[in-house]
Amino acid sequence: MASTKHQDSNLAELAKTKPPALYNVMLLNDDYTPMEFVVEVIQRFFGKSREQATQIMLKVHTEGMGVCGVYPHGIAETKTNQVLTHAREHQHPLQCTMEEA
Ligand code: TYC
Repeated sequence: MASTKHQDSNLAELAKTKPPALYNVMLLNDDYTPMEFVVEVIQRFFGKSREQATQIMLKVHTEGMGVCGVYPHGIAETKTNQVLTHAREHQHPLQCTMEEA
């Protein structure tokens, strides 16, 4: 059966729809934030197990930076802000940032 103009234009719109860009949310190393605090942050805000969180924390500690999760822009922004607020509330200098994956 031939398609209508309406159906064709819906298909054209669908083909143009790109998936949302994804962003890495990363922690940065510093000399002062306790390792235990960082592990708890990764578990609480990024839903990682204790074991996964410890691995990520150690990667940040040794390499300077590490990815905690990958999300669409709005979610990445929320998580970044939640981590920064939580760190400030506990007077730790922990830094969190996001970049397009
Ligand atoms: N380098 C910190 C220490 O030795 C631990 C640490 C790990 C801090 C990861 C920040 O994102 C970080 N206590």
